[in-house]
Amino acid sequence: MKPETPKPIQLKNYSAPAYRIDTVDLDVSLHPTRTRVLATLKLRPSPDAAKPGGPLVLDGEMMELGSVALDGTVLEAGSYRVTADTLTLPRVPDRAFTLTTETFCNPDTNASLSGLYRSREIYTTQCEAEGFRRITYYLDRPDVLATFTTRIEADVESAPVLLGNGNLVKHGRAGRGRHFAIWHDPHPKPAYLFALVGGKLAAHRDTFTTMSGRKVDLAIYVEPGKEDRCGWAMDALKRSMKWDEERFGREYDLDVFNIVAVSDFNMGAMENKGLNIFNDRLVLANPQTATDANYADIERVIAHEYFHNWTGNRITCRDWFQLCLKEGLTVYRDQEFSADTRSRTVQRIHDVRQLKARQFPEDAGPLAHPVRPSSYIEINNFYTATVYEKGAELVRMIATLLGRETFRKGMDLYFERHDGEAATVEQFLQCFADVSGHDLKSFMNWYNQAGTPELVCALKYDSRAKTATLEVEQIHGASPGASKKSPVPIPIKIGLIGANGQELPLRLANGRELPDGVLEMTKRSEKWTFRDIPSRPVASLLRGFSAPVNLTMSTTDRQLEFLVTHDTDAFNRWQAAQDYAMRIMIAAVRALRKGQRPARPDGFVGALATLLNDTTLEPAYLAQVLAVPSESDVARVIGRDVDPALIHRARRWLRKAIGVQLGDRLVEIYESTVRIKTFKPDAKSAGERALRIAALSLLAARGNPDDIARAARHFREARNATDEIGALAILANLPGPERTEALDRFYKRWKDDHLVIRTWFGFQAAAPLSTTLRTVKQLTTHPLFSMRNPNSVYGLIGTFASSNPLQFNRPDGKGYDFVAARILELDKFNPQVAARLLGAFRSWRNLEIGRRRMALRSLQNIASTPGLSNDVQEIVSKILD
Ligand code: 0A1
Ligand code: ZN
Repeated sequence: MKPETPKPIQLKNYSAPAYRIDTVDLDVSLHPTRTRVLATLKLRPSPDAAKPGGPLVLDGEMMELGSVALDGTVLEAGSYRVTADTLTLPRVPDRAFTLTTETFCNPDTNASLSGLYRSREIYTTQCEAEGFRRITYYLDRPDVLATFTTRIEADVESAPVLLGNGNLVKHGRAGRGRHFAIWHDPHPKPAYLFALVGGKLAAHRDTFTTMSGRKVDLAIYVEPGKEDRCGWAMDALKRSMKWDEERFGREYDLDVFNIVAVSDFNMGAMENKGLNIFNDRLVLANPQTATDANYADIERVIAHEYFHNWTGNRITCRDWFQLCLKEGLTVYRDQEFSADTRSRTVQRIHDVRQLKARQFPEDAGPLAHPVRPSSYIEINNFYTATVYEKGAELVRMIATLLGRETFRKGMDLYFERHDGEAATVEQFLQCFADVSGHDLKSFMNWYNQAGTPELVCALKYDSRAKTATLEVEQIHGASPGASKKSPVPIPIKIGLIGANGQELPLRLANGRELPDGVLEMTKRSEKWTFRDIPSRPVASLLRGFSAPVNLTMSTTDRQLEFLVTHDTDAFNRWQAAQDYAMRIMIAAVRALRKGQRPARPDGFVGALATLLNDTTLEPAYLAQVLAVPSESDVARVIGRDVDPALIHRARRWLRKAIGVQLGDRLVEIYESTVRIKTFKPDAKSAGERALRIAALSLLAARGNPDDIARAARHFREARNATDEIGALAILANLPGPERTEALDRFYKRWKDDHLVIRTWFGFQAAAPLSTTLRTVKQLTTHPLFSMRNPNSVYGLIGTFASSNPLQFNRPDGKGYDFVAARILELDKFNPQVAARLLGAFRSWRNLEIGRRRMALRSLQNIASTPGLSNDVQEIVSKILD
C-alpha cells in the first residue's frame, strides 16, 4: 500500500550507492503483452559508499518477477523480498558477483509512456527519469554508470527494425519467425539513457565526418511513407554536429547516431546514448505540413538532444537534484546554436519571451522552486521551465561575467575534469572559478533560491559635476518555504544614451572604462558613478536581458519613446516597445474597470511607426515588434485581482488601435513583402513570412470587411503551412462565415495527418468565443482525438487551459471544472501528463475573488479524490498550500 502523503526525497540526504554495476547484459524478447527481459548484472560493493555492504535493494515496478539467480545459482523465493517497487537481497557477497533476473512486462497496457511501451505498433522505451525500473530490476539512479550490451529479439514481420544504444554488433535469425540484434554501447552510462526500439520503420540516411575524420552513419527512423519529411531534421543534425565541434571542440563518439520518431511521447524528445527518441512533431516537416515555427523547433530540439551527448551523457548528473546541470547547460547550448544559425537578437527576443511567459509565472507562484531544488516527491514534476530555461539563464550569466574566451576555457576544463562522471553543480562552477580566478561562491545562491529578483534602479544626473549615478537595489521576495534570501551576483549590461541618440562612454569615476558595458552587482544595493557625461542621459538597462530579473525604474513615456527610437541595442529597443505596450494595456484595464474609455495610444503607435520605417531592421525583428505582450503577460505584470475579461478587452482595443492608426503602413508591408514562390525554411525567409502575417493579423484586428476578406484570401491562396496556419489562426478567432469555412476546409484537407490536424483542434480551443468550452467538450469525443496521445491532449485541453485565458477563466467556473475532470481522468493512466496540465491552475490566487473561489473549488475537488498519483498529489498540494 502506498502511504497517503509520500515522503519527499532530500538533497541533503544524498549518499553514494552501496553497490556499483560494471556491466549489464540484457536479453529482451519483445512481445506486445508479455515481453521477457533477462538481465545479467555484474555488481560489486562500492568502494566510496557511505555505508558499504548490507542488503542489495534494486528498484523495480510494474513487472512480474520470474526468477533470480546469484552467481548462476537460482535463489529460492525465501531468500529475497519483493515489494511493489523493490527487490531486496538481504545477503550478497562482499566481492564482485553476478545477478541474473528474469522479468516480464506488458508494453501494450503501459499507457504512462514510461518504461517499455508501444506507440502505433512500435516498441519504444522512455527511461528518464525512472523508467528503467519498469524494464528490469536495477539500481535506477544517475550515479550508477554501467556498460550495456542489449540483445533484442522480436517477430521479423511486425518488428523488422531493432535498435539499441551504441554500435550494432550482430544480427540474425532466431527461428520461429523471430530475429535478433545485439547492440553494444562502450560508454558507461546511467540507466536513464538506455533505449531500445522495435518496429516497422523506414530510414532517412546520411553520414557525417567528424573533425578527426571519422565517418558516422546517421539515420532518422520514421513510419514508412514519411521518410521524405526527414530532410530538415537531418540537415539540423549535421549542422549541430559541426557547430559543437567548432564552438565547443566536442566530437561525436560512436559509429552511428540514430533518431526515431514516435507518435506517443510525453515530452519533446530524449537524448538516449546514440539512439535519440523523438516526439514525431519535432522531426517530421515539409513546407505543406510544418510552419516556420515548427521548423525552428525541430532545429532547436535536434540540436538540444545532440548536444546532450556531451552535456548530460558523457558528463551526467550525480542525482536528480542536479538536473539543471545537464538541462540548463544544454538549453544554453541550443540557444547559442540557434543564435549563431539565425539572428542573434531575434533569437534572444524569442528566448526571453518564452522565459517570461513560462518561467516567471512559475517562479512567482506556488510551484516556485530553485533551479537546483532541495527536495522533491516526484522527479518528473521537475522538468520545468525553471530547471530548463532559468537554468540556461544562469549559465548565460556566467558567460557574461567571464567573457566568451574564459567561459570557453571553463567549459573545456569541465569536459576534461568530469568526462565519464556523474557531476554536481558545485563541480561545474568550480571549473569556471578555477580558470578565471572569479569567486563564484555567491553564484550558488542563484541555484539555491527560488523567485525572480527585482532590480530597482534610478539614474541621477549632476549637471555641475557632469556625472551620472546609477543606483541599484536587488530585492528578493518570499518563495514557498523561503522567506530570507541572500543577494546574488547580477551582470547588468548597460548603456547611457545622450540627447542626440549617441552612445556615451561608460567611464567610472576612477577613470576605468567599463568593458562590454557590464556592471557586476554583488551586494544588496550598489551605485556606480560615470563621469564626463555632458547632459542628462537616458539609461538603457539590462541590455540583451543580461539577468533573469524584473527591472523597475520610473521612466516617462517620452523616455520610452526615446529608447524605442534611439537605443543602439536592438534588443532593448524591442524591450522598450514592449514595456510601452504593457504600460498602455495596464492603464486601459484600469480605465475599463471604471467603465471609462482608454486614452488614445498615440505616443506608442508613433514609436511603432518609427520602428516600422527603420530600414535597417530585419523583417523577423519587426514581426516581434508588432507582437504586443500576450494576455497572460499582462496578467503576470498586474499580479493580483486579475480579471482576464478586462485584459482581453484591453489587448483587443490596443491591437485594433494599431490596426486603425497604422493601417496604410501595414497594408504596404503586407503588399510589398516578397512572396517567395518556392518555400525555404531559412530564418530570413521565415522572417518575411512572419512580418506579413503580423501585419495581416493587426489589420484583421481593425476589423473592416476588407481586412477579414484579405485574411480569408491569404488562407485560400496559401502555398505553405506557415501562411495557411497563420491565416487560420486569425480567422479562427473571428466569429463569422469565414471562420467556419476556413476550419471546414482545413479539416477536409488535413484529417489524415495526425500532426497537422492537431492545430485544427488547437485553434478551436484557443478561440476567445463563448461557445469554445462547448466545442472543446464535443471535440474530446471526436474520432481523431485520443486521451492516450499526449500531443492530442496538449493540443486540445492544454491549449484551452493555457492559451485561452478568457474562456478557461470563465466567471461561471465551468472552464476549471472541465479541465479538472480531464486531469482526474488522465491521472489514472498517465500521471505525468495529468500533472503537467494541472500547472494551468498555478496562478489561481492572482485572480479576482469570484474566479478565485471557482478555481479553488475545482482544485479541492482534485485534491480530495482518492488514489491520486504522486505526480498530481505533489502539484495539487503545492498549488493549494
Ligand atoms: N531529457 C529530455 C527531456 C525528457 C525528460 C523526461 C522525459 O520523460 C519523463 C522525457 C524526456 C530533454 O531534455 O530533452
Ligand atoms: Zn534536455
